[in-house]
Amino acid sequence: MSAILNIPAATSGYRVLSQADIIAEIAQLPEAAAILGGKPSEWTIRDVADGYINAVFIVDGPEGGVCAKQGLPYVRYHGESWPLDEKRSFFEASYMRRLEPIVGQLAPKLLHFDPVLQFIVMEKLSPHVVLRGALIEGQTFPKVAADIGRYVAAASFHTSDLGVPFERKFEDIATFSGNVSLLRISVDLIFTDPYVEVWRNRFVPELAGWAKAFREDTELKSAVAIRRNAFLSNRQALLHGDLHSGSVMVTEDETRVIDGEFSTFGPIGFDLGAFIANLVINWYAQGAYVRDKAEREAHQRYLLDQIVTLWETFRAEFLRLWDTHPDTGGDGYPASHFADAAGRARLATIRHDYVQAIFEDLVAFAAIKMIRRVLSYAQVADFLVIEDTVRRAEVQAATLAFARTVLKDPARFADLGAFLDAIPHFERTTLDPALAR
Ligand code: SR1
Ligand code: MG
Repeated sequence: MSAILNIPAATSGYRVLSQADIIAEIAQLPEAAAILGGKPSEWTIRDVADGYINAVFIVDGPEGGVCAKQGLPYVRYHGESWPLDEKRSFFEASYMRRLEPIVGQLAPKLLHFDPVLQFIVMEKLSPHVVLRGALIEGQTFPKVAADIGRYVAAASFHTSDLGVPFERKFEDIATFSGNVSLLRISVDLIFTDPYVEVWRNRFVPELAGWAKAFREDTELKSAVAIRRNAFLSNRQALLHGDLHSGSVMVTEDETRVIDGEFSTFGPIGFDLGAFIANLVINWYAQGAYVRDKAEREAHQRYLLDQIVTLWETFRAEFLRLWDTHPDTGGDGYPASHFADAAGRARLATIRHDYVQAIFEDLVAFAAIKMIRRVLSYAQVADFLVIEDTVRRAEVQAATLAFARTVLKDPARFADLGAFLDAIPHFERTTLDPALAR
């Protein structure tokens, strides 16, 4: 292991695994093999990768199944001409291990990690479905927003200077600071590419005017730069780093967060903003789906209600954890400074301000995440399923117009009600960015 970054020093021996190799690897793992049951010759394997970067398979046996995942030395969706460090699986496994005692049932169980092959075996989630696809179909899940609120509250509190001594936090920072390849993707695809001309941008031609307007908007780029800088310099807590609706699997009763390969230290509002951005994207995309009007409006109301639930649950749970865990040893706000009545009163104000700052971050990061899913690489299915590119561009323009206003006029969005109220006002945005307001 590297003394500084805790990353396996040598990955010689790495090879891309075939489906037969994966069966053979799992046959060597007593816990996974017992879950599958029977003999390896009875197991079946299928490719279920639907994200952009990793190889993912489901292996089923007579008694059960597991999920197998390997980091490839390139971006899977793009091909070998876009090289990418395969060691990202180390960070995904490290994230799962670090959070397992914190978030418990809200993530799948890690069964095995091979640092040479960058190969993960984890619990198969069944009958869970990917939230993004379900939302596109108009399905609703009553618990998901509250679960994600609790997940982010617990994960962030217990990895921050509120929840652990700085020695523990710095150990985590040292580990996850090695995740530079994926951080580079985040910095480029989320914060930079939408505002420049670059080969990997993927917007529809009808949005060329909007893309140009964003490239030329210094005020907008300044607002984004402030957040880019905060993303890199505010090491507030351990983040999932890619918490969109494709990273969440659900049933009516259960929620599981998957795909932590982008894990990094950063501002807590980044994860919350990512999830909310994808609910807003779905809200706008619904406008172009062929669906009964009343059904569409009910689904859109559901999405806005989920945003409220997410924020309120996060806020209440984060404050509860802070209030009920005075002895974490966290060095941020030592309990000894706030022990008397005046101190307790002041701490209440400090906590309120701390959470309000997370909210302000959330709003800005949500807007930035909406923009990247329209103008940059890694477009989302919510929009891609709209075959008529003019209709697609119209709902994407609405998303851009809303996000631009959020970033350029933050004072208007100091509370969640204002943010939610503004969403429908941009529904009829034109393809001409100069006419949008
Ligand atoms: C190279 S494309 C990678 C993107 O897909 C993931 O879901 C992340 O959002 C990332 O930006
Ligand atoms: Mg992902």
